[in-house]
Amino acid sequence: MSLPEAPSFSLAGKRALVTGSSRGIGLALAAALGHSGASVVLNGRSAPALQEAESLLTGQGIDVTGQAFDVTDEAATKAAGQAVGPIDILINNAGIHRRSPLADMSLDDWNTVLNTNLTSAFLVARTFVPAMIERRAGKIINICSLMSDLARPTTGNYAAAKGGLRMLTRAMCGEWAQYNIQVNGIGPGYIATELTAPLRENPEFDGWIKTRTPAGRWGEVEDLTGAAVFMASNASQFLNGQVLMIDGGLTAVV
Ligand code: NAP
Ligand code: GCO
Repeated sequence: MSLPEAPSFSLAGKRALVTGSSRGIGLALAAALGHSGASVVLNGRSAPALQEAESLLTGQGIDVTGQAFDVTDEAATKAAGQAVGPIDILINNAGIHRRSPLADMSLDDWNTVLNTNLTSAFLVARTFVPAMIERRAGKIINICSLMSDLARPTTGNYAAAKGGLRMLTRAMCGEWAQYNIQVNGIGPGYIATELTAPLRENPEFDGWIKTRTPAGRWGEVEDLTGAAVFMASNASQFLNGQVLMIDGGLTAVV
């Protein structure tokens, strides 16, 4: 009987696109994939921000390029697919917040959040999955949220999008697992980035998060990188359609 050797988390020879990776969680995940051996394509709408991020990763010895495009723009995403070419790993990370009570929310705030946080994952995956299907191999990681399962006032558009992203992850699994494509999600808790800066600057909210989160702290982008490398590697070939909450225990307790 032969026993398995140690699993490999190496991404050597792989090519990864991380949407929304000019800063925050996306940039951290791109760096982690790069340090694990992947060549990385960064993305964001702002070319200057992308160039800055690219220089940062290049300085760390990572093989990196940047592809500026708006992930909500179908034509731009299609053009990016032509420019980037085939990839092995896609992380659908781009996302925004437009916080507002639902009763006062503008249709623009609703549509912009749903388009950026949900529809874009469909558009970008639809662009890059044909080459994964052809090669019978691929990894797609959707950056969900604890708000895929929980909401709070003023986040109705965001929670609806992230709840939809949990189901889109399952739907992608249902259609693409047969081609040896693994589609999973990561559900970060409250992480210290630009997206949550207004909340961290609010002493009452900051104190509530530190009490509500069993770990007693905000998450850091580094807290998410291990799961991303695992899901992007050959160590996760039989994991599919799952969302892993990385939230310091917040969704585990009342
Ligand atoms: P962030 O610091 O604001 O970064 C967002 C990134 O997305 C930026 O690179 C931004 O660049 C890019 N982006 C925004 N709209 C885009 C578009 N239409 N096309 C292409 N790129 C776009 O946010 P973050 O906290 O890192 O969040 C990243 C992801 O994690 C989001 O999906 C968010 O919902 C999710 N998440 C965050 C937390 C948290 O607590 N921070 C928790 C759970 C889930 P440009 O503005 O230059 O385009
Ligand atoms: C908020 C926060 C959350 C976090 C994150 C939690 O307004 O409550 O911004 O939405 O960003 O998604 O996982």
